[in-house]
Amino acid sequence: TLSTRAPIVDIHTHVYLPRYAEELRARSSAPRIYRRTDADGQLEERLLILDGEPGVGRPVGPQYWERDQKLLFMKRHDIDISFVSSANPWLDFLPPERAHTLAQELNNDLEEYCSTSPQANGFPGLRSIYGFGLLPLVSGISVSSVLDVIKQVNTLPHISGIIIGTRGVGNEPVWEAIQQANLVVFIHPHYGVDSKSFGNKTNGHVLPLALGFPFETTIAITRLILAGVLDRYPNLRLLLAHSGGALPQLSSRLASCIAHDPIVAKRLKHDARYYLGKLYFDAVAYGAEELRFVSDVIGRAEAYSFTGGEYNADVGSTRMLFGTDHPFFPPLEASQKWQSVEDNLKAIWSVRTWEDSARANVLGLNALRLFDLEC
Ligand code: 5CU
Repeated sequence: TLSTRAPIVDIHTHVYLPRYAEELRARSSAPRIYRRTDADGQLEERLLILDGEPGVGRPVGPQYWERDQKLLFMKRHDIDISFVSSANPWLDFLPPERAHTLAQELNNDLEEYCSTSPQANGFPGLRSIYGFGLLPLVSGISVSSVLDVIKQVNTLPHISGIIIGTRGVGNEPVWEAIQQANLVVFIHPHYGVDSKSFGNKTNGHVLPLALGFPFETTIAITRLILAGVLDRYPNLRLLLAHSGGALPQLSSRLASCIAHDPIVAKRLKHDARYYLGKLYFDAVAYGAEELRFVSDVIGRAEAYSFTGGEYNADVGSTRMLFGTDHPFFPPLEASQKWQSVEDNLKAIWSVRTWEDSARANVLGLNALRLFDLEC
């Protein structure tokens, strides 16, 4: 069925599937979910997730695992379709065998979560929930186990990509298989940077989330570029969390450092800036000027192709995609609409150089194209 309006599609939205939450409950060190009695004498569950997280963690509840909560959130924010991914730290803390088994089980769980979901806002012709699967990218795992799971993901009709962390990247047969399977790869941080860099003052989660997460993504994607992965696998579809972190801001510096380094100067097929035009960026940047900047940097990428090309202002907005980061960043005070979501929507609406068609692309149409969904 054709629709007359453009959909809103959320490509950055997470879940701890019930089976995963159970795994966290069985643990005695982070990442873990534990129970305690709160100040009012009520039993509550709390989540300790970030490396070296100070204090008692944060409250965790049905928002993190119940599909009805996801659908309610979608309804509240007029989101038509969500591409749901497991939240960090995925399977990173598990031994290889357990990671292999759990990856397959969670992928099946997510397929069911998607395929049996009722509509959220009734967007015609499409389901309301699709998913990113998991790979057991843990230290000591065999390549054949990872390839096994890529094959499994490929058989699941509502799983159109995979989410990966920033470790375990760079394995040739894995990239080859992912490219072959045409899976979108969502690259997402968890570890941040060494917490000693953030000093002694207690700033809650602000520094690891605002800076550590995006710096981690910046390093991961830069290492992929430097390793020539995008030259060898030009059809890989990589989607970067948090608008690519600092990569857009640093890409000319990166290009210059490469050009002046005798070890890497001749390694790549293109100037580093060219590769930004081959990537996808979520639009989780919270500000219109930042979105405009990322869009401009993507738009100039072709001008840095060694085979020739030009700046194209319209390209940037075809590679950026709306996201919410739900269930993270809930409002501190009870409210119907989430400030974090409203900020990202407002930012998309306020980019001065974007026409309505560019906004519609970023809000949803780019996602439908990226995931080969018709509308
Ligand atoms: O608030 C947080 O800790 C997080 C997190 O862990 N992962 C994420 O995707 N967003 C926020």
